[in-house]
Amino acid sequence: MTDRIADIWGERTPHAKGTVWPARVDLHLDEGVREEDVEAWVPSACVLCSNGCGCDIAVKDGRMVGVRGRATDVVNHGRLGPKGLYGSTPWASSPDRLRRPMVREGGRLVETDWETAMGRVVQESRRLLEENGPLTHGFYTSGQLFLEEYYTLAVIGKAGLGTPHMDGNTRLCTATSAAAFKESFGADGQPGSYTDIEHCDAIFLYGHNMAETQTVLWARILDRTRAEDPPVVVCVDPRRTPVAEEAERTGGVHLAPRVGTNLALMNGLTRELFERGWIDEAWVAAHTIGVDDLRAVVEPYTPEEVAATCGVDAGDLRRAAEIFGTSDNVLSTVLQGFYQSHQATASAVAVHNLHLLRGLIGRPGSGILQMNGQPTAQNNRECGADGDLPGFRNWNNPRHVQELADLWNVDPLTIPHWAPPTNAMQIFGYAEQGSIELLWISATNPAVSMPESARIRRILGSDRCFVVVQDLFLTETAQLADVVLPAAGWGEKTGTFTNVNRTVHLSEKAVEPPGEARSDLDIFLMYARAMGFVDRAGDPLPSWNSPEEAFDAWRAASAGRPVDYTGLSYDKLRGPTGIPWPVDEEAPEGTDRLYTDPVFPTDTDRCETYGHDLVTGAAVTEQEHRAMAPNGRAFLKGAAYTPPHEEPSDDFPLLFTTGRTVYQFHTRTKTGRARSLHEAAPDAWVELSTTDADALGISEGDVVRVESPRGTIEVQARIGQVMPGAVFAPFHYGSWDLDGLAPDQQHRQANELTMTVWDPVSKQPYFKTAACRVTRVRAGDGPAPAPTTAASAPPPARRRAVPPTAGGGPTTSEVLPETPTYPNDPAAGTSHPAPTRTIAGRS
Ligand SMILES: Nc1nc2c(c(=O)[nH]1)N[C@H]1C(S)=C(S)[C@@H](COP(=O)(O)OP(=O)(O)OC[C@H]3O[C@@H](n4cnc5c(=O)[nH]c(N)nc54)[C@H](O)[C@@H]3O)O[C@H]1N2
Ligand SMILES: Nc1nc2c(c(=O)[nH]1)N[C@H]1C(S)=C(S)[C@@H](COP(=O)(O)OP(=O)(O)OC[C@H]3O[C@@H](n4cnc5c(=O)[nH]c(N)nc54)[C@H](O)[C@@H]3O)O[C@H]1N2
Ligand code: SF4
Ligand SMILES: [Mo]
Repeated sequence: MTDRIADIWGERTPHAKGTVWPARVDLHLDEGVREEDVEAWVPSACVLCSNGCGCDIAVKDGRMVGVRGRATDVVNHGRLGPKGLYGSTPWASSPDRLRRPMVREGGRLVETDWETAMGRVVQESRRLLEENGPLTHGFYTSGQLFLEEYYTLAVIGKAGLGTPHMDGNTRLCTATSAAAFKESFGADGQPGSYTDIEHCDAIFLYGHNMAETQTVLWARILDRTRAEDPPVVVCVDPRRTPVAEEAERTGGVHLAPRVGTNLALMNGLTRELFERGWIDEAWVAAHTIGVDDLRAVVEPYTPEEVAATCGVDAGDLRRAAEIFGTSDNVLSTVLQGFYQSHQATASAVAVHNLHLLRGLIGRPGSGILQMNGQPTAQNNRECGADGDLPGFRNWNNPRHVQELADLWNVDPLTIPHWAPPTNAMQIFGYAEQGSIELLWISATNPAVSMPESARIRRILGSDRCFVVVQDLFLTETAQLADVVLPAAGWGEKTGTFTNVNRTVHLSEKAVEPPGEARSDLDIFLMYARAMGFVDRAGDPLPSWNSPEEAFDAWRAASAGRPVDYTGLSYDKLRGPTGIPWPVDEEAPEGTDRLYTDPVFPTDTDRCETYGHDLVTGAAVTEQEHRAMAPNGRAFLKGAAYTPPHEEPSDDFPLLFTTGRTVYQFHTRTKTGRARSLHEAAPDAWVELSTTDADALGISEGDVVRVESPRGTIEVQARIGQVMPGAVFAPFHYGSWDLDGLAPDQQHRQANELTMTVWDPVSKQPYFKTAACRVTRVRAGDGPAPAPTTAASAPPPARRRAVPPTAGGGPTTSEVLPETPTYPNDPAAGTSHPAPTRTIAGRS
């Protein structure tokens, strides 16, 4: 029995380079439930982050009572992390689940039946369509629905209504990942694979606290860094995260750039590669385009210049460049420290540039993981409920639009493609200005998760916009809605989803949803039928009624595109493991990594975008793109660094940045209802450096006021491991569990302080750059409620003063004596009956 709150990553299974990651099966059951009591194990995958760990759901008496990692799954080889173990099922039987639809009556939300609730939505929708047309309709969806649901929503929006105003919270999450792929490689699609971990010599993590946010993937890395012949880790993060500690431990580098200066740092690394001749000239000449321009753009970024801009040591920068420049195989991962920061797309693209300059792509150990965050964000991008066209099609290419029109049997003019799709930030802007009058929000909680909370509350609460919210709970957002629709969640419905490295899982329905809650697929279809959407033949649109039919329709839509699902089926996905796309005739068992040829989907007729200027976001035209004749070569694109929008001032002298803790997921609608997870991080805090805390007279646990030009929070201070000059706040804490406190009385929501400003290319908002000031309010009643187990820990010298975080319910963990065979694993055939030697002092 282990406590996986105290022991986040579980037991090490170190193994030699180039061998298969051993299997370890992690299991957690509700208190009082024994393994032999479980009536059914229902196959699924975890939906508490993008890692997509294969698991089976334990069912007893019609309830979900636990989870077990699946040993045969390529993603996790049996493991689960703290969120997956403790947070997957308790929310489902929470007494405050939404069980019936609600409508606003006399200012209050009251329960009603489906006919009344959907009747109101349809009535409002029809009226607006008649009066002002489809541009009155906006849809803001998620990274947490299933593929079938996104595709259905996309068809309803694009072919049924014809509105371009559709996006997901993926805009806040992985828009930059998709945008960066499109700019460099022509289309979305994760080049790398988790199996790169077994083969690489160095791992670079850019703005990615993987140790807390994809704990199982981090365990996979630890099983290499703690074994013989370990890879060297380089961490780029202003906080001393567990990733940063591992960088130090492996003889790598922790670069802590000043918040908002990522691009200057990347330009410095790129310049060093040129300067030191760490370039594969022949590869670059054969497979890329743009090297001379890139060289010119990065020329001014000498190590000394970069050191001055970023506050890093010039020697550390050189050392990091040397590790990149001289390692045989490098794996890079990128996440929110880059995506939600200033000049996001340019910084993410700069990571591609480094790989392309050395030809480090498309072979085991040389991968790029532009990470996703949410479990199904990938599917939203694929299916086009984020505004893009389904199948990574180019809205600006009439042939791509025609393909969809043929598929759906509608007039191509119905499908919005006269301008770029409207991004989420703009959708809220239109709702604010009054041109979007019906806003349908599914599986996301913008009242807590969007920047500048006071503004979002104002928009959602205004009478000018009719707001529909579809959720599991009466969230802070749902409380502001005109109609609330109760949804079935994970385990209560069937569907597929795809993780960061393209691996598709089928998640089967395990139990009935509570009360009258319905699957999101059924809800969307109910609306489509009530609206009477039909195709040119007069047949119902969408043409399907079940998840499997929706999946088959999607397979047809994906045919021939980079994201080819044609070789998949529900039956095939009922096997021992998830399967990575593309899956087609050429690759019937799926594809571990892309661009092994290396031919990139940059051809003008095939690509998903003609590209943009990375500084301004200005679009490249079709003619310009064609003139460059990329023909399968990747783009090297550079951009000069510019300072962030809000720099520290006399009034607001510190930099404010936000992010996550290992035990909570987003706005905590699931993890906040799981006892072990809730208690491990029960309330909000901010992290200050020792230097800043001392200067401000602040001690551990003091209540402090943090103010930005947009708002104020009052929370306890953790004297932590953030770099001097920066303040870090977790964004998880809204007001739903504060017993009736209105949002404007609660003072702990990080997004009260963030600002409405976004990257010009990906349109992803900047949650990680703003200015703030901090003042001490009073002494607290003990240490801050921040965990001590990871990045939020006090610095080592002060750690003893704070009790260690623990208290996970019992879990079991069994290392299998024999490792199963994993299809597509380049290390297949290697065996390691006994784990290899653990490096002394490193376990
Ligand atoms: N436990 C947990 N896991 C999760 C989630 C969760 O809510 N909880 N959410 C999932 C989702 S949707 C996502 S998107 C991912 C996010 O996963 P991550 O991106 O790993 O998480 P964050 O904490 O948002 O940000 C990562 C790091 O960025 C650093 N950072 C802040 N400002 C800067 C900067 O200017 N430059 C650089 N280089 N770094 C900076 C922060 O110090 C932080 O450690 O996690 C996924 N996994
Ligand atoms: N300051 C700051 N803000 C941030 C971030 C940050 O780092 N800093 N990160 C951003 C990122 S990366 C993300 S991904 C967002 C996340 O922000 P949100 O999307 O708002 O976060 P969640 O709490 O996961 O909201 C998902 C909602 O969907 C509901 N739900 C779950 N499953 C289902 C389902 O099957 N059907 C339906 N209908 N509902 C369901 C849940 O109850 C929950 O209310 O936050 C963003 N906001
Ligand atoms: S790493 Fe992510 S997908 Fe895997 S168990 Fe943890 S939360 Fe779930
Ligand atoms: Mo995210």
